Amino acid sequence: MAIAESFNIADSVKNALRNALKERGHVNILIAGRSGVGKSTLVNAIFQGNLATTGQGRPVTQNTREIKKEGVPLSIFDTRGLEMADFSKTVGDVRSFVSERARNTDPKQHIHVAWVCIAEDLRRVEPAEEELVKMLSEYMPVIVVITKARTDGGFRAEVQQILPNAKNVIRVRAAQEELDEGFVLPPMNLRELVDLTMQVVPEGLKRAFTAAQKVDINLKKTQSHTIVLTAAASAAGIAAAPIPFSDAIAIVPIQIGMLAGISATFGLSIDESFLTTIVGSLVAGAGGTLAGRAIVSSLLKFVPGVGSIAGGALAATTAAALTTAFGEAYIAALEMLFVDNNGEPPTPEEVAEAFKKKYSQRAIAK
Ligand SMILES: Nc1nc2c(ncn2[C@@H]2O[C@H](COP(=O)(O)OP(=O)(O)O)[C@@H](O)[C@H]2O)c(=O)[nH]1
Ligand SMILES: [Mg+2]
Repeated sequence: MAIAESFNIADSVKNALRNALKERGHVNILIAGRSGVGKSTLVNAIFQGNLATTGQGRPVTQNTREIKKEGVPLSIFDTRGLEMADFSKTVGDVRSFVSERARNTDPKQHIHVAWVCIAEDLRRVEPAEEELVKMLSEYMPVIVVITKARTDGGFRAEVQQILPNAKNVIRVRAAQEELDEGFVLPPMNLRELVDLTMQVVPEGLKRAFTAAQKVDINLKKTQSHTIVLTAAASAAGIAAAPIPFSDAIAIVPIQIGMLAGISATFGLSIDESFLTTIVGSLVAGAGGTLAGRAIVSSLLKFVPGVGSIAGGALAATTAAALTTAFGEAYIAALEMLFVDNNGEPPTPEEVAEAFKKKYSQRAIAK
């Protein structure tokens, strides 16, 4: 098998992006509750990009708006009007919308999970909320969120009893609360809400939900490790019979695909120029077309015992080891940046710089 000496990065990047975005998908979450219970505050505390502040969204029914943002693989369906006297009309309105979505043969159109918000301070479940939870649970898993949590006093148990169709009832404080005499109640249970929701999000959309949320960086890491394992196995497969270093370019698309997958899982708003910047940061003389040898030789710097690509062959174990080292360096860089940035995505330049640093630390450490 003859493999070209030069390798078109732009094509490989395009393919990798298309696949990564397809595999990630887009998740739809309906959030309902009386006006003022803290829906917008909750959305902004949990998801990237200040979603609930950035715009009014697009009306999809009289009481429901779809809020989404470029680069965040999530739609929030913000439902209001539960406090109105004719709430049954609101519930009926929402039912026609979700049932129509549920009938769509494209599962991307379905509403995948609902959060129904009830404020703790009122200590009361309204008939509107009962009717809504009952209706929604015919179509999707419903998590009841008790907002502005301060003192439970048995309210959660009561809610569970009144709303038996809810998958779960969780007490959450989305905003820090400042009491008299300098007492501060910090945000509470945001990560727990994310983890509960993760359990009920359809399998194929867990990556989208992971990417969109910003409070559990570990979820992003865990799923990225899986991507690295798969990529390492593919690289090993290509080098199952050792290939000459001059042909080792064959594993580069796997590395690029892996970077795209990890980027998508962390929730970087990736595009071609972003990925090209990242790949280019690792190899001298970045451009549209790079010498395959340069990329492979850069990658090989990771691998103990392999100093140069002059002569020799790439064995399966080496291919797997360098893929793993490369992927793990990228994950470490992204973890650091996302933690520093309170879960919001860093810029391409920041990513490129941190990746390079983590990468050279590994190369030196070996
Ligand atoms: N103390 C406290 N206030 C909150 C919390 N969440 C929201 N709020 C406040 O409640 C008010 C209404 O919140 P908002 O998110 O606009 O409610 P929405 O109408 O349901 O979207 C705002 O003043 C928020 O700052 C919370 O967890 N604790
Ligand atoms: Mg609001």
